[in-house]
Amino acid sequence: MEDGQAQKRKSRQRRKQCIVLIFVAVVLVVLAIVLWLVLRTSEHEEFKRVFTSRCDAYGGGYDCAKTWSAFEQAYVGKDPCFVPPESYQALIEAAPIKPDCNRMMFWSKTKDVVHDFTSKKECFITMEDTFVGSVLDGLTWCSKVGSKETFTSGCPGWSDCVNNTVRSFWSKASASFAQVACGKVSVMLNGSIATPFSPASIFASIEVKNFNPDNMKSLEVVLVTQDKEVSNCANPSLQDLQKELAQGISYSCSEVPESQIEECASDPEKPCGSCW
Ligand code: N1C
Repeated sequence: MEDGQAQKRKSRQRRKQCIVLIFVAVVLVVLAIVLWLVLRTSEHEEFKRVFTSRCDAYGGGYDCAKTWSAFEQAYVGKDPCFVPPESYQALIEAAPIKPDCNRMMFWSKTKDVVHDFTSKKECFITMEDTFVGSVLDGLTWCSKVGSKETFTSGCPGWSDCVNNTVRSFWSKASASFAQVACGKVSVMLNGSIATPFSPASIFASIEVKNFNPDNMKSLEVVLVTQDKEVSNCANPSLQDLQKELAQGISYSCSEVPESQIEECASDPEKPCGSCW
């Protein structure tokens, strides 16, 4: 009899201990969640930090708080597929693109070659060397209707919609970069693809259309061939490019192997402009 009662008492005690343990565990989990919610930096804050630190690093006296607020009003709280290029007007007004005559370099499907070259030889400036270009290069951002957040992944891309947050930025910034292009202007196109001047590219659909013959003297195409030459200067798409250029802008084209550009970039003796 007594044994039975002692066993009952023990099992009641064990049940109590169990309940206390579960209670403690639940309290700990809730505490951890509350702490995580309080201490985590939102993606928006993290993106703002990257923007601001790149802004500070660029120098040039830009007002980073002012440019950030001009930037975020373009897309925060909006459908990421319905952010037209004009949304970035305020940003471009806050940080206008400054021309650098005879040194401006455009590109299409040659991003790595161009930036490898420009990083080694300070002969040309690309869109990514301008203030807005350098702050936003390589980043992804978007928001959604009614949200104050910035997301840096899962944003719609090129194939999802034309007026996506990121593409519209490059469209607007590239149009401004092209509008101020002056003197002798260069473009690196890809000779290892069938259509080096592709109508869908930002270079063809936006930049060439914004060139101003009052400021620009010439356009020099550097057709870079990687392992295989697929297109040369006689390529039909390049004839379209020539036709698109406004009267008063002269045109030239050189076929240049990528290896020649790489060697020249690493040769400190070679002056600017002698790589092709
Ligand atoms: O569509 P593209 O090339 O012809 O665009 C390149 C053209 C350059 O001359 C630049 O001035 O447009 C400007 N530009 C950028 O500077 C830029 N930086 C990063 C356009 N796009 C830019 N990006 C990203 O590269 C952008 O997010 C998009 O995905 C590509 C476009 O590259 P592309 O098709 O080779």
